[in-house]
Amino acid sequence: MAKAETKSVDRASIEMLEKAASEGVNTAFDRAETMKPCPIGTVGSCCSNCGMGPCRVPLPKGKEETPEEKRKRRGICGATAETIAARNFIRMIAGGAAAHSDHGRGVAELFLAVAKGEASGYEIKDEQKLLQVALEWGVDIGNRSNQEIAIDIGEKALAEFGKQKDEILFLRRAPLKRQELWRKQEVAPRGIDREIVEIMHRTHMGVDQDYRNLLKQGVRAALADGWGGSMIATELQDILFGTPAPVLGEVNLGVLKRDEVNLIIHGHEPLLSEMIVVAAQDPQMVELAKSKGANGINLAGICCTANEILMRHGIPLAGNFLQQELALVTGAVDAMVVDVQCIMQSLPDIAQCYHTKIITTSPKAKILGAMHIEFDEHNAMESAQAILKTAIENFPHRGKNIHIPDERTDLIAGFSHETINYLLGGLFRASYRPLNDNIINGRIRGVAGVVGCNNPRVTHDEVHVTMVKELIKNDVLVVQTGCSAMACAKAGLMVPEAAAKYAGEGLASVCEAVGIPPVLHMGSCVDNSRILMATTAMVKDGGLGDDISDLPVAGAAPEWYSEKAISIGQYFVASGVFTVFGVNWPTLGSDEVTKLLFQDFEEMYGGMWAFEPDPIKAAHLMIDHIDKKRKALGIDKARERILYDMAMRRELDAV
Ligand code: BF8
Ligand code: SF4
Repeated sequence: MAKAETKSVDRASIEMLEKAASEGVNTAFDRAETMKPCPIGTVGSCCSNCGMGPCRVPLPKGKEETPEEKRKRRGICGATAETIAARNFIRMIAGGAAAHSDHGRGVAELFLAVAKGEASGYEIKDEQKLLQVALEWGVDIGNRSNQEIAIDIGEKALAEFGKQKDEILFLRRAPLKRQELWRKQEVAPRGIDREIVEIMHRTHMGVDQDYRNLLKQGVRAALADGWGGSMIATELQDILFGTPAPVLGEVNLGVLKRDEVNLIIHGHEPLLSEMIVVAAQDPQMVELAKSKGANGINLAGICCTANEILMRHGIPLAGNFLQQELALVTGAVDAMVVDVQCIMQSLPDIAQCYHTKIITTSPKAKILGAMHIEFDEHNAMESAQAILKTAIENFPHRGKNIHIPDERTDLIAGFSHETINYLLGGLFRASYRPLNDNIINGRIRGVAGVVGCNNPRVTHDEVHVTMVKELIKNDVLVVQTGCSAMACAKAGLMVPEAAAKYAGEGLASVCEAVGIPPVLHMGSCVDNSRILMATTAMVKDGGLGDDISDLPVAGAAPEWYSEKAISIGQYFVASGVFTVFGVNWPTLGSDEVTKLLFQDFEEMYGGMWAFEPDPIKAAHLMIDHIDKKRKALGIDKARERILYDMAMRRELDAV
């Protein structure tokens, strides 16, 4: 087995990997070593869509293929390598878009129940956003109560999923030029569910067999995710739980406490976790914990739920995706409660080696070996209390072999689109003007969204941190979500002091003036919709072109693993953003499909994909793209002047 230091750059994770190895605990890191990736599946050349297959159509290695040979390289049904790669790719989009959108649907259902007074314990926290969405969606405000308005919004939100003909409502938020482009390309999504179902239909054997047409549907479903399901999730969560504002937090396994009941909340939907946060403050619960010998109750998060409760309550982050098993290895987790997505089936197994209870809560996501306490949104407090009690009662059962790594880092989170607006422009004239001005004058070169997962095929966190450091060093402001955000927070990039330490002079001067870190935490993966909003706001503020594709911005998911990441990447590309992924690329088995995604899409959508596993090279692909856009906008000279000024300043300083 390889040494723990080669598997992660995060000290806490390395320590826990060593502890796991000494205790004979098997983790995803070990499994990734023993299970080599299938070379045919990795490049999208294996089809298992029907019982005649599976069919494998890899590119012949190292030799030029004759047209005759290429014609023969087909699945049993006759599907070409192009069709197979494109089908596999858009099925990933369907999986990702379904996950985000079903999350959005869950929020909309709770939202409606709250509006109707059927879900006690929840309330509408952001009235301003409620009214804003009402205006956007044509919901009558008049003299109506928030409840009445919310009922209409909830019903409209739910209808977005089943719409048959009309475009989804949030599409209207995009710059006008972008909306026209989507209509021209025939990818403006209708109902969210419809677009996902249509992928499953078209990729069934013998339906759509033109890779260009398949990818077009992939684009449409991805847009239904970003500007539909994910945006509904973000916006309705903000109305219900509050729109995030800057908050100080801590990250890494060192946030677990030896003398308190540790309950980890892991997954994605904040509906239950919001209630657990409230329940944990109940003096009776704290008393119960004390009666079991603990000094209190300590909540911590893993994965995107962690981001949600950090952004709104300052609850610490225990870690990102690849730390879910390692958290259990501390021996100090009394219970881990999970809902949906990114939850490893190995958790109950590992938990057995310690005393930890794994609790599933969603009827959609049960795990053999875990206990199930179903989350009932109509009695959410009861569910939350039952979960907390399970954790508390388990505290006395801790074993002897407890070790909590002494690693935790401060971060500032809570940079919602609205917060950035206020921070930059001030409460009374909230705007992106100062950001645009600083991009135009060249202090900020551009903006990069670095998002997505961990993947044990690469060194944990290393790719994120290296890429982001390179970007900020080159004056690119970075916005982040998901597990990538946690990786960089652990590396100390999300505090204002990081600007002087890591950022280029231009970016550092702006961060210092505004008092923000050079890397901004914008939330969970569904909150990538906040980045769409931020780019739209930049366009609307003026001076940087009239479409998202004109902006000096780029995106990346350098350690991606999830189908959700592919859907996110695709909606960014289709919204006009150059987007680079690392690890591996799932269409390399077909040159045509890859060319369409990497080159032709630029012509069609103004944004395109790229694949580059080396984080420094990938960062420079993004910087080159940003410079290309600066040049097209005619603001490339400004940066040259700025650099000249700095050189002159240094000379003067030296005198
Ligand atoms: O939705 S970044 S590993 S936790 S998929 Fe999963 Fe990837 Fe993390 Fe959140 Ni997003
Ligand atoms: Fe093979 Fe075609 Fe069936 Fe896919 S759909 S498994 S390529 S026969």
